[in-house]
Amino acid sequence: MSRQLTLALSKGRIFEETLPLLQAAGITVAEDPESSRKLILPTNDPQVRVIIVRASDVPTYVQYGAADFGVAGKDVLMEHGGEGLYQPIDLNIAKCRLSVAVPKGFDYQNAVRQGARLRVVTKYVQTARQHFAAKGVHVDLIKLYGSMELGPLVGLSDAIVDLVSTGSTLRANNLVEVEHIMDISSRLVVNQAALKLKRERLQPILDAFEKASRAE
Ligand code: PRT
Ligand code: MG
Repeated sequence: MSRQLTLALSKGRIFEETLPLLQAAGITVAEDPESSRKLILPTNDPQVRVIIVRASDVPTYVQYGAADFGVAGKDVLMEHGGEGLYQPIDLNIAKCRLSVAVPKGFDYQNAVRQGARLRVVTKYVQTARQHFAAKGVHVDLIKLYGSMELGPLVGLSDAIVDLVSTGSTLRANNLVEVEHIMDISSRLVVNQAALKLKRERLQPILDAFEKASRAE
C-alpha cells in the first residue's frame, strides 16, 4: 500500500464546502476542478492528493481502496449501502432534505388515505422504497438519473422523491413538498483497511475535520 493518501471529492458544493475543512488540516488544493480538466489534483502536501469523481461514485472509490477517504452525502451513502466504509464524522456541509413533492393541487394525503397506488420518480430508489414501505404507502418507483421535477409535469409520475434546499426548483416547476423524509448532510467516509494501515497519517486529518466541522 502506498504511503500517499488519496481523498475522493465531487466537483461543486462538496468540493467547495470541503476546502475550509482541508484548510483546517493545513491542506490546500493546488488547482480548481471547475477550470482544470485534471482528475487528480495535487495539494501542498506531497503525501495527499485529491481525485475528482461523480458524487455517487465517491463511496465506490473508497470502498475498493482506490481512495483512502472521501466526502459523500447521506443520500448517496444510503443508496450505496455503506459496505466497506467507516463513517466517523458528519461534516455538517452540503445540507438539504429529502422530500416527497407533488404537483400543486394534487391531494397527496387523500390519495394515501384512499390507499391509491402512486407512481413516484426518484434517483433514490432504496431510500424511497424504505420510506413508503414503513408508512404502508403503495408505490411504483421509477428510477431517473436527473431532473426528477419533470416527471409529474409530463405524466411520468404522480410524485417525486428528491433533494430540496431552497425550494426554488420545486416552485419553478409548480411542485409542493408534502412529506419530509430526512435531513441530509455530507459525511466523511474512510476505507476500513486504510484506517488501520494508514492511521498515523489519517488521524490528524480526521481530527482537524472533526474540530472544524463542529465549529461551523
Ligand atoms: O450533479 P451530478 O449528477 O454529477 O451529481 P449530484 O447531483 O449527486 O452532485 P451534486 O454536486 O449536485 O450534489 C452532491 C451532494 O450535495 C448531494 O449528494 C447532496 O447530499 C448534496 N446537496 C445539497 C444537494 C443539494 N443540496 C441540492 N439542492 N444535491 C442536489 N441538490 C439539487 C436537488 O436534487 C434539486 O434538483 O438541487 C435542486 C434543488 O435545490 P433548490 O435549492 O432549488 O431546492
Ligand atoms: Mg447535481
